[in-house]
Amino acid sequence: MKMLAVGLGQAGTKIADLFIGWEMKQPVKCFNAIAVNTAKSDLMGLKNIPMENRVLIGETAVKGHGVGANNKLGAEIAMEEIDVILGAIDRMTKSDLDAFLLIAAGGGGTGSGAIPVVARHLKELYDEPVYALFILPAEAEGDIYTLNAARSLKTLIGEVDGTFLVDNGAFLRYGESVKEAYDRINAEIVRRIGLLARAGEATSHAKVGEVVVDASEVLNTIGRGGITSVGYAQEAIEKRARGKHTFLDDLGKATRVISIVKRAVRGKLTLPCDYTTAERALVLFAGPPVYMTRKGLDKARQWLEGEIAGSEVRAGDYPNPKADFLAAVVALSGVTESQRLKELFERAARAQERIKEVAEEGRRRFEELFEEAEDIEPLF
Ligand SMILES: Nc1nc2c(ncn2[C@@H]2O[C@H](COP(=O)(O)OP(=O)(O)OP(=O)(O)O)[C@@H](O)[C@H]2O)c(=O)[nH]1
Ligand SMILES: [Mg+2]
Repeated sequence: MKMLAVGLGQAGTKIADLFIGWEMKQPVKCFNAIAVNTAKSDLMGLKNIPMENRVLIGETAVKGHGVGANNKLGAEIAMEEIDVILGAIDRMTKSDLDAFLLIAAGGGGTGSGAIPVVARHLKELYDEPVYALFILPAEAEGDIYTLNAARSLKTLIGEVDGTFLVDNGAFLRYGESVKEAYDRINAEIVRRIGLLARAGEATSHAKVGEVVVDASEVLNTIGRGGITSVGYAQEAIEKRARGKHTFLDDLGKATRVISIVKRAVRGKLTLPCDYTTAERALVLFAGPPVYMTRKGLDKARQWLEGEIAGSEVRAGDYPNPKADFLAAVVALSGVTESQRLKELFERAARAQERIKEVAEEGRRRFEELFEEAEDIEPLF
C-alpha cells in the first residue's frame, strides 16, 4: 500500500527518514515522507527525506531550537502554522495514496503536541485513513515525559483511525540506556510497520504467494479505531537447505509457519499488552515463496482466532525469493488491556497533580516572602 509518513519532532522525523532509507533497498516503494520539526539542526541531520520535504515550524517562537518538551507549546505552534504543514503534505499527496501515517514520540514537546493537531486537520481534509505511530517514553524517562505522552495520546486517540503504540521500554536490554537503544528500537519499528505496509504490494512483486492480503485488509484490521500492538519473529533458513527447499513437505512447512507466528505473538510486542483482548489481528508471513503454505497460514489463523477476544483474523504471505530468513509480523488491533499503559496514565495523573501542588505552594510562599517588603516604597 502507499503511505505518506509525516514525521513530527525529533523521534518522528528520524523514524520517517528511516522508512525512506529502508525502502531504497526494496523492489517496491510504499512510502513517501515529510519531516516537521521546531529544531533546525535535527531537520538538517536527516539523511533520506529530500530538503523540500523538511518543514521548520515555530521559528519566531523558538528560533529553531525546539520547544524543550513543552507539548502545549508544540500544539500551539502546530495550530498556528498548520497551513505550512498541510501545504507540504498536500504537495506529496498523490492519487494512489492509501493512508497517512503520522509519527511522533509522546514524551517530547514538538511531535507530542503537533500530532493530534495534524491528525484532526488531515481527517477533515482527506478521505484516506489517518494512522498514528506513537512512541511511549520508557519508565526511566521520568514524569514530564510520561505526562506529555499521556496528554498527547488521550487527545490523539479520538482524532485518528488507528494508533500503533511502541513502548521504548519494551525493547530495552538489561543495563542499557534508552538513548543507546534508539537505533535498535527504530530498526524494529521500521521492520514491523514496513512489512505491514508492503502487504498489499505482494502481487506486483512475485506471483507466487499462496495467500495474498491486500491493502484494504490491512486497513480494515488497523483502521477501525483503538490501539494496535505489533509482534515479530524470524528464523534463519539454514544455508544448506537454501538450494533444496523442497526437502520440506507441506506438513513440515506448516509446522514452521505456526511456530514462527506463535513466537511473534508471544514474544516482544511493540506495546506490552494482553494480546488475548485484541478484537482483530493480521498475520503476514514473509520469506522465499517455496516456504509459503496455505495450510500453514490457515492453521496459524485458526490458532490466533482461538487466542484473541474477537474472531476477525486475516492472514497472508509476502513472498521474497531472495530472503534468507522466514518472518512473521502480527498486528493485534483493538487491544483493551495493557498494564503498561495503565501505569503510564496513573503516573501521569500523579505527576499532573504534583505539578499543580508545587506551583500553588510556590506562589503562596513567594507571596509570603514579599509580605516582608510590604512597607518598603517601590522605585516607581
Ligand atoms: N524510539 C525512539 N525514541 C526516541 C528517539 N529520539 C527520541 N526519542 C524519544 O522521544 C521522546 C522525546 O521526544 P522527541 O521526539 O525527542 O521530542 P520533540 O518532538 O523533538 O520535541 P522537543 O525536542 O521538545 O521540541 C523521548 O521519550 C525519547 O526517548 C529515537 O530515535 N527513537
Ligand atoms: Mg526536539
